[in-house]
Amino acid sequence: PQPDEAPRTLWKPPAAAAVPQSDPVATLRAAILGKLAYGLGKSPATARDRDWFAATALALRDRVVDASLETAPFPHKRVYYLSLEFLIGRLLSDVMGNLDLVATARAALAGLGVDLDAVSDAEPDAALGNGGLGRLAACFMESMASLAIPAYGYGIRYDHGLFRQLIDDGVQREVPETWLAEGNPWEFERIESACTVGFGGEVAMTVQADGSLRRAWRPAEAVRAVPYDTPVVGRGGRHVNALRLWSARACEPVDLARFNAGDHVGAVSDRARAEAISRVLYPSDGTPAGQELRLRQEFFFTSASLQDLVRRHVAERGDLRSLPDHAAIQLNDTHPAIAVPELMRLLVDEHGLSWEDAWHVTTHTLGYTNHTLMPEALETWPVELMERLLPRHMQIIYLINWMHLEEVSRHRGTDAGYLAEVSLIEESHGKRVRMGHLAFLGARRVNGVSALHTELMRQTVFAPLHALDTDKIVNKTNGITFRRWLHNANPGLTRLAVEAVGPRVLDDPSHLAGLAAVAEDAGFQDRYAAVRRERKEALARVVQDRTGITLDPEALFDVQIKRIHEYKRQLLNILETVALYQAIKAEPHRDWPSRVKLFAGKAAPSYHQAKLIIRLASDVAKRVNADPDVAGRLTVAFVPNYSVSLAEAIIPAADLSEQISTAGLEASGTGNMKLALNGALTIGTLDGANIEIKDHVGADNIFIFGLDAAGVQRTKAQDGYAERAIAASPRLRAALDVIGAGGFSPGEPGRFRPLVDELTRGDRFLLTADFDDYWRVQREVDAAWVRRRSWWRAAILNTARTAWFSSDRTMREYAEEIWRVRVG
Ligand code: B1N
Repeated sequence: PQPDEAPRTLWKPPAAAAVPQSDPVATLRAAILGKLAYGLGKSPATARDRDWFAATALALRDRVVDASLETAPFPHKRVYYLSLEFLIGRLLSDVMGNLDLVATARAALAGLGVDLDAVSDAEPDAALGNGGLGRLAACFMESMASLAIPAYGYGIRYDHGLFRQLIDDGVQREVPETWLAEGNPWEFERIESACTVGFGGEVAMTVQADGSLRRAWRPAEAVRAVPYDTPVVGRGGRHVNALRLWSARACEPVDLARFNAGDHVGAVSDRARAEAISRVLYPSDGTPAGQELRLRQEFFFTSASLQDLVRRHVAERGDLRSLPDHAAIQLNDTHPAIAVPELMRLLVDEHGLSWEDAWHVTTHTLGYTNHTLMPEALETWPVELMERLLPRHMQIIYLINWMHLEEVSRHRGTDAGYLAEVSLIEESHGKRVRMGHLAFLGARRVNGVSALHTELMRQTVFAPLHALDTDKIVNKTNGITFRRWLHNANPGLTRLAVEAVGPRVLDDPSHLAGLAAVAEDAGFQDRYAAVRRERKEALARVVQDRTGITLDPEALFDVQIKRIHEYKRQLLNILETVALYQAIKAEPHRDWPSRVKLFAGKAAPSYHQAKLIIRLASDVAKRVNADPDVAGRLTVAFVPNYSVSLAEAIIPAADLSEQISTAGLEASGTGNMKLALNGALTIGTLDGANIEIKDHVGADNIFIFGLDAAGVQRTKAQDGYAERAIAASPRLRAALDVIGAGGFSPGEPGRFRPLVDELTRGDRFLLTADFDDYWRVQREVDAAWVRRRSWWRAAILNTARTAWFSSDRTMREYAEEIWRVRVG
């Protein structure tokens, strides 16, 4: 039969009455078969893995809905997490795990001759985010559900998430990702909760009976926002929240007058313009997209979300002045910072609150999380664009700024330099609105994402505003959900932990600490090593499949997996790889331990240097892997299309975790936490959460090198630092020379000149300054890897001592200190 044919055989799904209720496997199997037949119109004979996935997901979604009916319908206070990105990945194992149905589902499918792993692999990743910021939002959603914190996540339902990365001869090519092509079994469309978002137009003024002026925005354009809810079930199925993603729809599907006049394309052009808003995720990461469409996306989902929660509050409580008692709205970076004037507009213009009451409500409901201090990544929007797209909001921003500057001058005097620093409007190169400042003023609490990053917020970008209210900035070090990143991604290690410290570790990761007691136990070490070995073999199959490169599971797996960005310094890792290659060739008889260098990550499509770094990694891999002189000692691979699901395969197989950003530039990092939890030892700088990882695992169980944040500042203050560092390091010079001379690109000798030039001329990210120390510590890694017993001890201690990095801990801290909402 053709795969798309409806069932023609006499097959019928089992009648519910025929299934013994006491048999959970038979019950789930019957539910899956029922969904296959009546939800998808297929029979087992015609079902592909993708159909089995959809049928299984639909059957499990029913269980989630059952659980959600038991979730309190009317909580005292809710959290609203506004994020332009949710990097979810697959949901099946999450849902199965949290409903304690993994074994049941495996057996239910096995009885039908279907393999659960193949079914899981048929689920496309929901990649509605770029990297750490979006993945953090997904971890937070899972943790809030597991802690029974009543919450909504609000974002955009992009038709196309992050692009799929193809590597053609080392060159990154982007193709659209089509995660919705075969439907999405997890979501519910909620057309009845749609709302309208305006753009452009003008502000009308009317004189009220009492002589006061009333302003009303009359948008020129209106777009429908249609919500889709994905239920998010917490551990044990005890609580369910919703992730509500907005899809943009035109108010009028077609302009009939134009259509009838023969203009068939023009008749749908307004529709195309409206629906473009939720068409694709911007692939920029840490660099703002300056386009008008980006601002439209930001306002679209922020306005729809605020309208939605205001409507809910009015229905439940009546008076909007009590909003701060019942809602906490968290802004994930400045992407939803337009919430400040939009909430003011809804409260004042639409609901008639006084400015003072509205400002009180706003500043007691909003929180703002900052994720980067890099100047090029701080969002500012041209005033001219804001006036055209959001004229009423620009008025409100001016009014907020006027009152703010008045108050500042009353308390601090009228020093023009200081006032310019704290103003919402930057005037240095054309007038622009500083979205970070706007979010800061509108929020009750502002937080950074690691101890160092928060301290740098106070000392640098936000120092002038911090001086006005020294209690406002607080730290909330990031975390990761252990359900996904340990229990589901690494069931072997989880089983070991349960055997060693008991099943309570599944609910409370602090029990991982008990593993320290067996860290030196040779039997436990052997089992820990066997789990790693098995994951390395599985990863080797994936890499073989995707790249044709053969990995030796005996080798040390050294991984750097994250977005490609100059500040993350993949190039430093490649330079060390080249230097190591040269050293092995120069001293072939030394007993170099066998090492695999794995790279994976996407570059923003317009980020030329980042793409060149990918090309260099690929070209180095090609030459090194073909050289018999280093065979069995060094293997290099760039694995294409890094994603959440690829991360789930790589992390449990990693021995060494590269976290080597220029100190002061990586706000936190979260891959660092996932790798340490799974027992990879970190080689890293004193940056972001690496510092806190070191504090937890102990200085003996991590490899720290390089300048710290203060050292970076001091070095940058001296000119010529790159030249001096290169002159002082023959090894670095040799590596740069061979790359610059085309040693890895013989067909195009000048290919990597731009990378070498950047290092010799400016070296903004201080690779040259850190190179020698990095080399030195890498050789310490070699030596440590050879002493395998103490290596496993350190690895086990990493797992034992990283429980604090659970996003449950992070969410408890937000709940207590920012949201003031009850947990559980
Ligand atoms: O946010 C993560 C941190 O762990 C990382 O260190 C940090 O780099 C990351 C504009 C960003 N900061 N800024 C962004 C993403 C998309 C975009 O359009 C900026 N991402 C981070 C979680 O805290």
